Amino acid sequence: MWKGIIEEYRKFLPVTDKTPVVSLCEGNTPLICAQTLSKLVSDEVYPHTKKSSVGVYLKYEGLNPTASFKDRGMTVAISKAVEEGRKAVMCASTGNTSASAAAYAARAGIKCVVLIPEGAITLGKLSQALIHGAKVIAIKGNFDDALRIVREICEKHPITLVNSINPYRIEGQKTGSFEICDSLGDAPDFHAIPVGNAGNITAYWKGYKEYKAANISKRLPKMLGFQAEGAAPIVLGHPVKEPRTIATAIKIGNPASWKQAEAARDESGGLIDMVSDDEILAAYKLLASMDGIFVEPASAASVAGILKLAKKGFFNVRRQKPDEQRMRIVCVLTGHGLKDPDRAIASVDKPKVLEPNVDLVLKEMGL
Ligand code: AN7
Repeated sequence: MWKGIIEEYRKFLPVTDKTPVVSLCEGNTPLICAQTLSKLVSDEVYPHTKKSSVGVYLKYEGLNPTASFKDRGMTVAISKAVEEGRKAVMCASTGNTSASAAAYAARAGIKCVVLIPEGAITLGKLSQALIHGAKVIAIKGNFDDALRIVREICEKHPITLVNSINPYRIEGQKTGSFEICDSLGDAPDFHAIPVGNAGNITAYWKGYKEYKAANISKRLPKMLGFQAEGAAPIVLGHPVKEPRTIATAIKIGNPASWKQAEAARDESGGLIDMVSDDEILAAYKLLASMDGIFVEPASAASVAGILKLAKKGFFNVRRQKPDEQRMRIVCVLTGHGLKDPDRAIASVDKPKVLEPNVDLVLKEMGL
């Protein structure tokens, strides 16, 4: 039975026999081969062949206990906080960190305080933080303002900060790379990921490097990070004062792990690019309607990103020789679609309301 990422990858993590493991059996998420996406990307790379020569794999992190990737880091951060005798944790959040922190703190029996930007986190995420019993405080400001306040409070009080500037968060999140390598037998050619506060791209790159150093994988992927166009400080090269995007999870103007994200990009020979809200929404709908996978908009940024790159011919120059195995691209789908049901409903036609009559229903079915 899967016991959560700490037990499964204990030797790669900063835990000892004395660490009380606070786990909800996170991790072990599926790596799904996306048929439609593989075909779309293959058609750009090899327009004249029938078979998909590129495999696009989706790491569906929305299937973690609180429905986002944050649980991988939170199990380690909360376990270490309890080991250190802490009675309270705190975070700023665009939503998923607060949901995860609230759940793991509840399980550990410690207090959790979350600071959120007023009106800017989705219904699903807010409901999670509240039902798990966190103290939720909204501030009239954005995520960056909230994080500044949390940092100041945690520096002066015995409260553990559980945003991804907490190194234990990164340690836990790197296990996503281990699982991908375990599933594929090696690292992929490319690893695409949305970038907000830039903790996750930092974590995945660390994980890939550690697995290679341990000789479990033989190669390293090129890291492809994607920000939303209205919240793309790393792409622009300067902080964005008033970030804007429908992908509220990555609406961040001054990422805490900026330098580490650039290092992941440069060391791997990858890139960090941006995608528009329209491109994000198109990828969001495509994933749901063609590949059967429902994610929140921020998660679709990685898919929007590879589609954009494929159309520009980015993957063509890396075309392999015919005898090599097919090119593999992994996209991390960071959060579940049910986190943001309002966006789903706003993105499609509303159901029609009819009188309860068979003929009317048959006509509307349009088969
Ligand atoms: C679904 O919850 O920052 O680049 O406060 O929820 O590691 O920040 C969330 C970020 C991508 C970006 N996808 O990851 C928070 C928060 C989803 C997210 C990201 C987030 P990082």
